[in-house]
Parts: sequence; structure tokens; C-alpha cells
Amino acid sequence: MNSPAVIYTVQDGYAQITLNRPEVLNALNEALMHELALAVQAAASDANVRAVLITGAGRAFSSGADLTTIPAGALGSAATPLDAGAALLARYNPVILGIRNLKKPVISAVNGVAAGAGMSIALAADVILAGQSASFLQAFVRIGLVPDAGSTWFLPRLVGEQRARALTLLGEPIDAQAALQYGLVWKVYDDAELLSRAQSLAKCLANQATTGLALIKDALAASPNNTLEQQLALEARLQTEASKTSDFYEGVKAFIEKRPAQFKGQ
Ligand code: T3D
Repeated sequence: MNSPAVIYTVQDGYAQITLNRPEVLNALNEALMHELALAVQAAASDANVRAVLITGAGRAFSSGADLTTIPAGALGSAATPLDAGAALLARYNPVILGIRNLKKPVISAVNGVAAGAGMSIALAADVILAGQSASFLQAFVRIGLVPDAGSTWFLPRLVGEQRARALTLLGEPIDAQAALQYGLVWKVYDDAELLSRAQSLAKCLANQATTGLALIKDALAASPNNTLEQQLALEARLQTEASKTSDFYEGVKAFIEKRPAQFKGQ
């Protein structure tokens, strides 16, 4: 029996999604993208899952789209052109939106290389952690493609216009330290401790005020398109929602009683 292309487990209140084709550095074929979509849906719909961790099996996070599944006959043939955009619409975009729109915090733990759409998946997370061996590669330009799966949206927002242009147009990899310096990742750990650090963070986030975290994500998602007036109004509306949660009362009560809060995620 074939191994699953994605391993999905739930523990300590969080879901771990492991891209699992290590022999090809977790290249994204149709099966993997299908299983990833199902895993993201499962995490979204399970009330017991209050945080999500995405990582890769073996020595890489993901090498991007599986280039071996592109039918050789389609390459360079005007008669049967390959429509890579159709693959994006069918498989990649729903996954990226699914991750980005999760009402729960998402961590990516980037072990080794994250290339092409694999890098886009890593960047879709809320908090990006990297191992010392991590590298980030906008591989698209090397094969004549356009950065996709959200890379042209995430990169300028994370690292600024100049770095986004250089990374995408030059297709040069950057290592974990450069990614940290650019603000592409939150923290860098020794490879040996990356996963346990990411799991500890996922467990910690799973014990926070989940509705409040979701509302924070909503506020940040709306921010780039809002004026200050609009954002202030949105913050007020979201705060009304947050202040109606039982977790808010628990947070205040715990502060007054000088004890750790016991958030239920509601
Ligand atoms: O239609 C659509 O799906 C459109 C969507 C497109 C979105 C994209 O993501 S386009 C970008 C696709 N990705 C790439 O172009 C990256 C290709 N890979 C590489 O450049 C290198 O493999 C890496 C820089 C990522 C890693 O290099 P290295 O030296 O550490 O490893 P390697 O030896 O190149 O790879 C190890 C194995 O994985 C090797 O197989 P082998 O020789 O041991 O049998 C290699 O062929 C395989 N592999 C690596 N990347 C891919 C792959 N197999 C299929 N697809 C890959 N992307």
C-alpha cells in the first residue's frame, strides 16, 4: 500500500499536517494537493483542533509542483499546451485560501528547502518557523513560470517590494538567517529542535482564546485595504465580538485572581 502523501494527526488540541513524499522533497502532485485540501478542511471543521502545524517529512518542506507529472508531450507543443493556470485554480488556490482563512492559528515549520509553490504554502501560515538548514527559493522563474499559489501576494507584504522583486526575478535561494533578517520567518531553530519547538508553540496556541485569535487574523487581513478610519471601526466591531466571549471573562478573572487563564476557545 502507498504511504499517504499527507499525514494528518491531532494531538494536544492542534492538528499536524505533514507533507509526505520525502523521496522527491515533498513535491506537490495531484494526490498530495488533494490530501492537503482534505487535511485543511478537517482542521477547519474539528472544534477540538485549535491550532494547525504544517511541516514536511524528511529533509525538505516542499520542492514545489511535481515537475515529473507534467506530461512530456505537452511541453513545447502548441497542439496540446499545458495549462498550469488551470491546476492553480483547481488545486492550489483553494488550499492556499483554506489555510489563510482558517479561524485558527497556523504555523509552518520549514525544514530544509521550501521551493516554488512549496514556499507559497509555507508563507500562507500565520507564524513561520525555520530550521537552520531551511532555504527559500522562488523557483518559478527558473522554469519560465510566474510565482504562484500566493507568492506574489505574500512576499511584498512580508519582505517589502525590493526584496520581493529580487527574490522572484532572480530565483536565488536565501538561507534561514537571511529569511530571518528579511522578516520572512519569525524564528530560526537548530534543525534537531525545530519540530519540537513548533509543536510546543502549536500546543500553546491551542490553549489560547481561539475566537480572539481568529478575530485578530480578521483585523490583520482587512488592514492593507482599509483607511485608518475603516480599520478603527473594524477594530471596534471585532472588539465587541471578542468581549462577548467567555474567554474574555476568563482572561480578566484570571488576571484579577493572579492565576493562569483556562481558555476554552469560546
Ligand atoms: O501545473 C502546476 O502544478 C503549476 C504549478 C507550479 C508551481 C511551482 O511550484 S513551479 C516550481 C517547481 N519546483 C521547482 O522548480 C524546484 C525543482 N527542484 C529543485 O530545484 C531542487 O530539487 C531543489 C532546489 C528544490 C533541491 O535541490 P537538492 O539538490 O537539495 O535536491 P535534488 O537532488 O534536486 O532533489 C532530490 C530528489 O527530489 C531528486 O530525485 P532523485 O534524483 O533522487 O530521483 C529530484 O529529482 C526530486 N525533486 C526535487 N524537486 C522536485 C523533484 N521531483 C519532482 N518535482 C520537483 N519539483
